[in-house]
Amino acid sequence: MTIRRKARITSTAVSGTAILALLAACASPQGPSTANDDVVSQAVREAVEEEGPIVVVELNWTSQLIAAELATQVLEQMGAEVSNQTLDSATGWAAMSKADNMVTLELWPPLFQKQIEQYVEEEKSVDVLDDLGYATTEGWHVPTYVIEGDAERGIEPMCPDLPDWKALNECADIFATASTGSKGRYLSGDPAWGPNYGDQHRIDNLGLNYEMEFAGSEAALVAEIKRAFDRGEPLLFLMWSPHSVTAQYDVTMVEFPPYSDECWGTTYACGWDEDFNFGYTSAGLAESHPVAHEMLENFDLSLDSMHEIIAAVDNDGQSIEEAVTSWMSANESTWQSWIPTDAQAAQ
Ligand code: TMO
Repeated sequence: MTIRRKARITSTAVSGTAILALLAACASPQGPSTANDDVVSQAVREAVEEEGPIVVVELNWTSQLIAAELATQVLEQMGAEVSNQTLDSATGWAAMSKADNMVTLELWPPLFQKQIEQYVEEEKSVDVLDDLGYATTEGWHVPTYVIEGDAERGIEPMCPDLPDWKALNECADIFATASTGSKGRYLSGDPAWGPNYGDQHRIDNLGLNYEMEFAGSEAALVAEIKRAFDRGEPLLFLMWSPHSVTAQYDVTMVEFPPYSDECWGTTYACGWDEDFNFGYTSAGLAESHPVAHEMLENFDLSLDSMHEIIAAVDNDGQSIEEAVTSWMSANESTWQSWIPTDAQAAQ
């Protein structure tokens, strides 16, 4: 577990004196202007300071990292002392359950049924926050030209009976690679996510003549998708929304039998649930950090805003921190509305 929060001067540290405030402003030249007393009341600032350090968990995909950075920066605007820990989702759940000051945003309920059962329902050591605003979708995808062709590029339809999953076997050969032989290849992303999706069960229980491979990471997966699009080649891959691929490329999701609670977690002979996504916190956070917790409950980002920040990262090469900072400068009323106006009301 690494703590890799960059050192940052928060407005709390300097709330008293003008000289220190000036120094702080110089030390973070590209940060958004420090929220003034109209946005963060003195009472909220003092309460948050008293609540003590808070840990925001960072996982390994872009939209999650953006949500984590946005929560971090808003909490810092409120005067909170925030650190970030890079964990994977499995250790993230365990760490939250043991602490009283941790939060992880964008945990997708269908992917973490077991952890939700253990920590939220049985141990009650982790609590759920309100949804984060932007809905999520996920599943197996193909470039739409695989189904429809693309006359402009001279691409013929390769598997016209998709997106119905029943067409997958008749098209196994077009998705085959040297390493999968006569079987089609389904390309997933980070091997650490694998167990959450049940893909091997899905392949077995739907009788799919496919082999799963992992690109290794989100970045490696995206590189393979871009290469396929550049060449007009077929590819069957994991993808989700919010993501720059689903926002900017013409992709189509394979239609599996619809999700049900019975299927997911057992046979997986179905597609992903379409669901909102939630944040989770150490169960003690609401009591130990009521004001910070209230902001996290109020966190409400639109899918368009998330995609705008993702585009700044993926297309314009901004760091996640820069992209979040500039979105915050341009959308002050949105994130400022999440900050409680009254420290008492949050308790
Ligand atoms: C964790 N992910 C959203 C990629 O499935």
